[in-house]
Amino acid sequence: MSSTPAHTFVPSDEIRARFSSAMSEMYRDEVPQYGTLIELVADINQRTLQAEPALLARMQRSGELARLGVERHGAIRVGTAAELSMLRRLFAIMGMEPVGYYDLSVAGVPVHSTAFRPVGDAALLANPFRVFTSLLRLDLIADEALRAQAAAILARRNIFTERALALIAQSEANGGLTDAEADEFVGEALETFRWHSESTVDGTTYDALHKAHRLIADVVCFKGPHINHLTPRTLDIDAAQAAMPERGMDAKDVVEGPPRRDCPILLRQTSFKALKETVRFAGDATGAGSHTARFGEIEQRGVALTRKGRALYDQLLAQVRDMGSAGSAALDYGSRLAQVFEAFPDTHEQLRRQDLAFYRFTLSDEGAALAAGEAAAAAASDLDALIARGLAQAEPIVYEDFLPVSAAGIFQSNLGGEEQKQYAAHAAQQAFEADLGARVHDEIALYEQAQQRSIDQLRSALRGQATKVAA
Ligand code: OOG
Ligand code: NI
Repeated sequence: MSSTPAHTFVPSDEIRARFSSAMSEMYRDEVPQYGTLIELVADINQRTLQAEPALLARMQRSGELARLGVERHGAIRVGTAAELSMLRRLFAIMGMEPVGYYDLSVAGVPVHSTAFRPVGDAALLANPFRVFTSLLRLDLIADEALRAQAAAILARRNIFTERALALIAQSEANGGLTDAEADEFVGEALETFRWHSESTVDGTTYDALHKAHRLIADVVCFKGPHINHLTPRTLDIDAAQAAMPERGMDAKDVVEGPPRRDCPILLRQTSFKALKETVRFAGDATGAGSHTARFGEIEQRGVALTRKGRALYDQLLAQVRDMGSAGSAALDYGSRLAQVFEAFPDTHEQLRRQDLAFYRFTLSDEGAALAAGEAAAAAASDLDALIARGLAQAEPIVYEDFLPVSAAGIFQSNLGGEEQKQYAAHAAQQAFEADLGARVHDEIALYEQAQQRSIDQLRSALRGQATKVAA
């Protein structure tokens, strides 16, 4: 693997790929059902691509096919601002930046979150590994004494190895890591996300925190932010959902997100329920308790929506949830969802023309073959006309982010259905960014820019064609 000369730095895309694969291997060891999930998804993806040659061709054209097998996201939860901001520096070494702000307090989960992920077109194609990262909001714990105790426990721990901290500082100072350093960094970073079956607190403290909210116990009582799930990308989530029980997995009741459609939008997700794992509490040499936090998840990704498209999605989803009191756990949820979403256009032509979704525009073979004079005229004409004449094509831009309502549903199903706390909902993006030590990217602005870049490239290619042939 080490063809990189010692004096050059390993590209951040490459470090991210190594890290993502190391995490996957570690999680497969820790949670064997995750390995089963990976096999299931690989089977389904292969079958789907065989059955849908158009999808196969599109994914080949866009370069997405190459990333499909390595594509996944993970999730972690941290307890303090210092942990969050150091994570930002750790992920930056792998080309992962904070994108989006998710307030989950509205859904009764006392955290707010961002996703660390690559943002450039090439980086996303190379390896889109994302980590959904939540910060516990101790301010939402009502009991003052318990809040102080939790803060004190968190203040005592250090979730990074000394060597990881040194390599982060070194990379920042030198502008990168050599091949050997990159491998060492990946190994050290992995330690932060490893599962520890010894709790840092005694059983009584664990129980008190667990009673305040299971999630608080999960964040506060352990040595570090263990990876709580990893999620491969499937091309047919309904098939995956149906096949999970056959392979011994306890699937959650419904798939989160939009319904099945001809043109998938945003993100659909399902998971298998968290496993009960043995935990030894501090000062308790004999007895053992248990902790339930780690699970597996599958996702299917569709086209990214514009602000207008997202507003329509949010409005329709709210409508579905208003129709039934039991939310996504209700038996008729699937049919309500499908019925309400009939109002969301379902051809790429409509989605594009109504400015509901983002596309990457490329020159077709016909466009690339235009003679000079025609290319000059084409460069100046509008996109719809170019597409209508077959000179350009519009490829859907994949949604690379998360959905707060879906994330809340995933959290809930893995915390146990009865866990429904009420919090005075208030988003606190500025406080989150202060703790993070940086602003988060506006995810929709990133898609807008990606679409615009493709339009600029298309026009400049046509202009180049016009001058080159003419000269
Ligand atoms: C994160 C849950 C959210 C997703 O895919 O929406 C999530 C967590 O449980 O820590 O991973
Ligand atoms: Ni997830």
